[in-house]
Amino acid sequence: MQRMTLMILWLCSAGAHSLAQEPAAGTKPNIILMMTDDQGWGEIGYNGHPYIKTPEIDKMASESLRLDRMYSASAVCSPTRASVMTGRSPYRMRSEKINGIPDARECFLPELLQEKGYATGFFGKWHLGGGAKRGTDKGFGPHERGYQHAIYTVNNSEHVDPAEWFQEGKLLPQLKGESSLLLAEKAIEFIRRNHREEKPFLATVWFHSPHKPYGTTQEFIDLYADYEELNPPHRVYFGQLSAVDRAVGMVRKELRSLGIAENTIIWYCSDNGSEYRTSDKRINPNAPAGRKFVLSTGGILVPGIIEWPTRIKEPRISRVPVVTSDILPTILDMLDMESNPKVVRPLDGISVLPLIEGSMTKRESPIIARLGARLGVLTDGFVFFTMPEGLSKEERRKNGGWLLPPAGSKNDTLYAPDDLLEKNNLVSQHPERVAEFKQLLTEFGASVEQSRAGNDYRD
Ligand SMILES: [Ca+2]
Repeated sequence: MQRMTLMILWLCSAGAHSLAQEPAAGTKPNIILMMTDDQGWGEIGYNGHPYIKTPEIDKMASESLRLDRMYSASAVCSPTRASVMTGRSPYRMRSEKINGIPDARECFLPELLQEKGYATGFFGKWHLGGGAKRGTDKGFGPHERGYQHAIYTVNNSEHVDPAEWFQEGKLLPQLKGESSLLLAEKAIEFIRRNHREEKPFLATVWFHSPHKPYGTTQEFIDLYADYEELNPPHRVYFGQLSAVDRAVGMVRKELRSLGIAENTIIWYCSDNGSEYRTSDKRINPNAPAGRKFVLSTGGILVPGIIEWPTRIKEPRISRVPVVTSDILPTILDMLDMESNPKVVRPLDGISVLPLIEGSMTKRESPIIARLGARLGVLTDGFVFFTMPEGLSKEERRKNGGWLLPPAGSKNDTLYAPDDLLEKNNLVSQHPERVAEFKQLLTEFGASVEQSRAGNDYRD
């Protein structure tokens, strides 16, 4: 009898203990943000590439929410990365350039998640500061902007046996292996540790591939050995994407073996479109018009997938436009953190949680984009790009204002979202939409200039 009482007491206390644990594993979703570097919309198996083998990602896409109109906030690296971390237009935080660093007063996603008890880990290419070479820009490395654990490079990496990787600001000894697989291994160690400690986690895995310097291990090059029409650089480039695919598969398999896949979100995308458009059709034969560096469909339309088995029960394909700036507002919505005072506003992204849950069929607020002198508005019905007239090549690249061409300008282009090759300019059919989008851009520009003056920061 006494033993029974003790047993009941023990059970009660164990129950009380588990209730008191905050956060309890399984209640808050784990979050894994995966991003490739320069992977174009067409450079993936499920979008019909004739060579690239991505069976793991194709499987994930077929079991998840596939975002067929996922856009990067910019057509180059750093600004898109900044949009993921803050939910804001890169222009607001003076982070629009290719090596731009967001203002130190911006609040990054992992800082917010730490408040909710999340363990935060970063793995891969950071490209938001942290030193040109050696991780010396104090205050701007991932470990200084909210990631408790960070294995990273400041910019690009060698893909085989990389030598310039850092951990929390300290240079690591040269690693052995393929860059994407190394990142998966490091992320898996982090996932296991936090699973053991019953902590929800944010693991941000920003792959270095398929960006230069091109290279991968022989096993991935050999996947393309049978295609005689391909040359060695093709095989390496495609091999890099197959290595990313293997890495994604490793992480997904680990989540399943730990029994935590159901309540783990994986959001996969690329940071901008492919570098290849006209230079080599074999690399990117089904590419949209444009390419990296140019605000255009091909510059910003990227692969997009959200996997979250507990909330996305049936696979779906969505054509609602989504942008990398939506990632932070969506996570805030998931965790009931929308009113958190640390969030720097205005946010430019929106929560797409209703899209994940199946109740959102249209995007109410347009996506507004800019790179150099080119400006864009993306809605459910239209893709609009424009830029001022009469600029020299240098001015087009550097232009600093929110200038627009006059009505009727040949620089105005309006396409249906399905017109990936930007063949059919609809400007003359919808002059009222063009005027409306230009008005939106003017208003947005005025708001951004307020932000650039520092008005969004309290101190
Ligand atoms: Ca990039």
